[in-house]
This record gives sequence, structure tokens and C-alpha cells, in this order.
Amino acid sequence: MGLEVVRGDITRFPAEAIVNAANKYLEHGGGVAYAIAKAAAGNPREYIRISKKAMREQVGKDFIEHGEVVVTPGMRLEEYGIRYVIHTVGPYCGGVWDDEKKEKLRKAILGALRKAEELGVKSIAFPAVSAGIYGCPLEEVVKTFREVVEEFEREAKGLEKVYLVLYSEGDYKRALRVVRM
Ligand code: AR6
Repeated sequence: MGLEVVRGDITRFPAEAIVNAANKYLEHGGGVAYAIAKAAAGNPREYIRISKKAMREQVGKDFIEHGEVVVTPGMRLEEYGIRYVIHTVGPYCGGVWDDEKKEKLRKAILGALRKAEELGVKSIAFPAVSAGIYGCPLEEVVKTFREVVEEFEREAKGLEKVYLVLYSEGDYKRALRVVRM
């Protein structure tokens, strides 16, 4: 299986499931969350409504913890082969990285991978969860992705490809350095 680092826009990345770096209320106010909400539904507010409804149905609450995920349909993203959006919430770092942040990120990644298996998809694409507005160091985020995907390989059944999609050229190059270490 392995983790493949690629450069691109996750809202058009041809994986059967893409992951959203959400907040616990699924507000999709900025970053990749806003981009996905806008691309999927046209109107981001509409996708927020759909996400919150799905959250109530799937987890029975108005917020999710690290490791809990919510699935919404790809809607307009189906054009690129994206069937599902899996919302996960990573840690807020504000520049600080420690074992607690790492564990929260590990749970967020693992929750999405397990959901992808449950949905029966063969491919999943992640953004660099928590490495934007949430201010976690990109290198540490990429390292955690690499470790979690390696760990998950042992339990993976149908899932064949896991992509980490970096938006900027600079982030892509930094991420490549980490996975090649
Ligand atoms: N494709 C791929 N990656 C992207 C895209 C894109 N179209 N757009 C941005 N990124 P962020 P977080 C990258 O801030 O740090 C939201 O308001 C970006 O360069 O989106 O987990 C949520 O609602 C960065 O590397 O997520 C939460 O409140 C990565 O995606 C909060 O932000 C993640 O950046 C979550 O913050």
C-alpha cells in the first residue's frame, strides 16, 4: 500500500475518498475545508448544512473528537471520481509540537483510514491535516502520516492507495524530503 506524496488540489484529486481537515463542528470556514465545501456543493453553506446533518446521523452529536469521522457525498466532486468526503479533525498546534499533538493526529488519520476500509474504497487522498491554519509543523505532520500508514498496512484489506496531497510546490518538496528520509 504505502504512502504516496503528490502535489495537487485535493478538490480535483481522483481518489474514491478524499479527507477534509475539518474542525470539530464541521464549520468549513477556511483552508482546504472551505475549498472542498465550495467545490462539492457550489455553496459552502449548503455543504456545512449537509455535514452537520450527517454528523448528527452518524455520530449522534454536534461535534467530533480526534479519531471520530463523518462521511458526506462527493456531490460535484464525483466528476473527478471522488465518491466520499471523510471529515476528520486534527490537533491545533499553533507552532507547538509534542506527543499529545502527535497522538491526536495519529487518531485523526487512523479514523479516516478505517472509515475508508468500511466504505470499501480502494483509494484515499489526505491533505496535510493540521499543517495549515492549525499551525502544526509540516515535517512532523508528514512523518506522522508515514508512520500511521505503515502501521495501518497490517490491517488494510481493500484499500490499495493512500495519497498525501500537498497544495504548494514548497510544501510538496519538504514533504518529499521527509518520506525519503
Ligand atoms: N488541496 C490540498 N491541500 C490544500 C488545499 C487544497 N485545495 N487547500 C489548502 N490545502 P488547513 P488545518 C492545504 O488550514 O491546519 C479550517 O478553517 C494547506 O496548504 O486547511 O487542519 C477548518 O474548518 C495545508 O497544508 O487545515 C478548521 O477550522 C493543509 O491543506 C481549520 O481550518 C491543511 O491546512 C483546520 O486547520
